[in-house]
Amino acid sequence: MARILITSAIPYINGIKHLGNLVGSQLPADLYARYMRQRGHEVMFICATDEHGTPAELAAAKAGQPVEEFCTEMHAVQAGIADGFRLSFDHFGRSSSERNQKLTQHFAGKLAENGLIEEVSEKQVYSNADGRFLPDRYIEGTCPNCGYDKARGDQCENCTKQLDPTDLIEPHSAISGSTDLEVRETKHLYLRQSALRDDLDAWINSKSDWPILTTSIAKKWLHDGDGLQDRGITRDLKWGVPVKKGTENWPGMEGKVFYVWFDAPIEYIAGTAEWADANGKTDADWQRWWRTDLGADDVTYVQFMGKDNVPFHTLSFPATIKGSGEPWKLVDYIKSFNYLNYDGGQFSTSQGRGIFMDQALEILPSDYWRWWLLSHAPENSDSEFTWQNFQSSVNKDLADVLGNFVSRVTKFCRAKFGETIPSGGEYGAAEAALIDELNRRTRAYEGHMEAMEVRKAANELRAIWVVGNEYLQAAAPWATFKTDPDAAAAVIRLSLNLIRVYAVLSAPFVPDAAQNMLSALQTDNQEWPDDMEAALAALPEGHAFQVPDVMFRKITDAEREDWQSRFAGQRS
Ligand code: B3M
Ligand code: ZN
Repeated sequence: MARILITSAIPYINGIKHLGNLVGSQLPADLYARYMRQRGHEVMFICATDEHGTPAELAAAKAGQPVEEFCTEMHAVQAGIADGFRLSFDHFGRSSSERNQKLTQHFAGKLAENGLIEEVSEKQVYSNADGRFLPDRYIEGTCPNCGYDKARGDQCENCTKQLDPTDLIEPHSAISGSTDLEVRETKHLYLRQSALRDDLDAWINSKSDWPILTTSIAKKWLHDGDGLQDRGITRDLKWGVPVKKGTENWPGMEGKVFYVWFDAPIEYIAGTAEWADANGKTDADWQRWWRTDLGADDVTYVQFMGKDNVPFHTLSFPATIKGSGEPWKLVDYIKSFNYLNYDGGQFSTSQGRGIFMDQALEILPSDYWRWWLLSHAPENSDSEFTWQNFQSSVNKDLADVLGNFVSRVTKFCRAKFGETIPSGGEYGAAEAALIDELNRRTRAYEGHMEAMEVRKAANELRAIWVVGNEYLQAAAPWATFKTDPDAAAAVIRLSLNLIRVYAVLSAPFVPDAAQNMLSALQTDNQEWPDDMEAALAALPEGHAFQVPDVMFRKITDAEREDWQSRFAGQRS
């Protein structure tokens, strides 16, 4: 049994996430967490809301609420939706927690002690119209690297370059649109990432098994241009973690807070401490996941995120961890994703374009979305959601293949043998061939799940469903029943057992359907089919079951057209 720490990038608090966000971090992380738990490993799966910084302030101002109140409400909303999608976090924390505040200040103190923080008097953009400094997202302009005209003060979403607000060409205020900006002097802390360059370079180079998407982005910012630059880690904002050196005040930094990207990844650690607090555990209980001197040396730590978050996780956060000089756990594997596009364009939170998590659950249960999103995860390139593709995948894979198998087998059995597993007959060559193929495909499925190859795993699972249907079709128990009811009984006995195997194998992708299958079979036996022959004999002759309700309904053309036009415009 291994110990696996899993974190998903923590979503900003500023609004409900769209399906592109979901498939880029939380959902594949959940798939992996569920699989690893099923295989008997000890899993700690942490996510949280990212509550600081300008996105939160701007969204609260728009909602006309104090920012603390806005964050508390939105955290509950996001937690509810995560539940709706069956995201199985061990804890869904908050980056504004006391735990994160203390840990963030602790890390800053250690970095300062180790000479890795520099106090810089710098020039910052001040907006006369707004009467305030304009950090990060309060300021927009053209990216000096790629020319994208909606780059933000902290990062260009188009080319992923990390920016400082003063880098932008033709800058304007994101609050008022005003271009009446001037540059004023203010003091800030810089993290001397450049001092850790060689260390980070060697570390990234040692990760030859990481996805190319992850290492190529890291190497780009390590080696391009002037290489890894020092980063400002404080801001002139009210909302955030107050700047302190451990527990001490930091002279000259009064009234300032840490930059949101400095405290956000620290919340992975703090979130685990919040888990301990919420479950009556001790500090030792969370530290054994994070401190290599306190038991975390045998933990495997995997992070999931969209590609725009990669620079912060391959460079900035490791710089914080390494620079602290303390034995904190570093990430072992970073699984990153490209973008999911929406119906010929991009998903966009700011423009309300695409399908948002709450809306998705209003029209269909979560398994339908989980299946489509995971089986089309943007792993090797960007992928695209279209309603046509969604309709045909759901109708074919879920309704015609998996759902149909369950319904045909259970209904036929009820009609001919009653609602118990029938006895009689023996397995022959067709069953041996089926068991062989299922064994082979299950081993392949395990390999893809362990390697976090999400699409390949989905393809293999689909193939496993198809194999059962083909067997049933060829064995045709409805025909053999007339002449040889015992032979038909053997086919149905195997097929009913195969439904249990499907429930177990499919649970990471479609957890609700898996539960329905097990309930229909009136069993809690979730044993993994290490040996397919034994697994297909798990439910004995005479074991009672029930025909389940329709597992997956088909999406009609009328629904597809309706949804397509309903989600074409702006979210209201
Ligand atoms: N909140 C960005 C995002 O939601 C950011 C991730 C933080 S991970 C520590 O895409
Ligand atoms: Zn750019």
